[in-house]
Amino acid sequence: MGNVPRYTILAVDDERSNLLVLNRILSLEYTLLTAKSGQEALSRAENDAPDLILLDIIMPDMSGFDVLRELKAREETREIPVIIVTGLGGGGEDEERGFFLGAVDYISKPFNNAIVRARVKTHIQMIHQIRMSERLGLFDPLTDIANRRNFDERIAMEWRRAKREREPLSFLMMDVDKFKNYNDTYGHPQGDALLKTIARIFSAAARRPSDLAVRLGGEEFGVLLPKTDRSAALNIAERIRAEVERTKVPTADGGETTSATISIGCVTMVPTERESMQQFIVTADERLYYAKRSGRNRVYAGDGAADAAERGETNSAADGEASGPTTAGADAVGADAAEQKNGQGGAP
Ligand code: GH3
Ligand code: MG
Ligand code: MG
Repeated sequence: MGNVPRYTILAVDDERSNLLVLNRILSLEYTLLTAKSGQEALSRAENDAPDLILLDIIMPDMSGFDVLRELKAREETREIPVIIVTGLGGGGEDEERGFFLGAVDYISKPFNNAIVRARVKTHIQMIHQIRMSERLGLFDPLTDIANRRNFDERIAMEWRRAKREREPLSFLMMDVDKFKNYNDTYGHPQGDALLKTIARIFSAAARRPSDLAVRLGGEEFGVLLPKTDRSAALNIAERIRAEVERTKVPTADGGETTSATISIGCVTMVPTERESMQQFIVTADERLYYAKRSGRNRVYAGDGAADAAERGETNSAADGEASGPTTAGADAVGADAAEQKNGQGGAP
């Protein structure tokens, strides 16, 4: 991560010669995209998500000011910093108007190579700093996956979205089994190595862009799975469980330890007004501890018969049906625990 990533700049100018000059000045250090009209600029800004925009003011179809106003009005492009490019003879008014509309800086034409390079560099560095500090606040430094705060934001968003779109949302919560023993046997640094290995397995299991693997704290991890129904979530949980069990953890001296095992609680809901996000998380947590009490190294997802919402179904025809095994979901902790065979979740 030490490397500074290659940033992308969108240069907007109706004159090809100006774009060529900017290309010559900037393309060594940055990826340069170009647009020759206001409309093209707006669509490129939205589709290609540049990190910085250099925007000419005087253009035939839409003025740079109109483009700037439009960029700031759209959620997808609002945050992209814009440097306006002003021609001769503006008397400072263009710059002033640009700042008023939300530009971060200006460059004047004809271009002075050193000034263009310096201004762009300043803003790219600022963007880089902001990204890094955002990253520090949202990612766990040990494992480099999302942290709790990141997860809290995402689950709130995905919960609302699932409710709106009537799609199932699944969540797997897991805890390392007997981690104290592992730490005691191999030492705390090796315990950290195990956590990193587990985080990697979780990240790999979170395959879709909207999936989120998170370190919830200590030795607890989770995976949030939007648009994923109960049986798909169970499959993923079981795959993770098996993968952790199978994976050896490298040691500092070039050897390896057998990995620990994990227990997973699994919950799926199509949220409606009746369900609360709090209850969703608590259910995953309760099922995790149910899996622990039933012998560890297993997945528990309730029996899935209690509520259609829990099966990730959008109709609630089965609501209230009491058929099926006596093992209820979240709150029945007891004798039937043994029924949850190793690695099996859900209804027999
Ligand atoms: P159980 O199967 O019931 O979960 O047993 P356990 O020993 O894993 O449970 P417990 O919660 O009692 O112990 C958790 C241990 O995890 C205690 C703590 O020292 C260790 N731990 C928490 N965070 C870290 C960490 O960042 N690094 C390391 N190496 N150990 C950690
Ligand atoms: Mg534990
Ligand atoms: Mg614990």
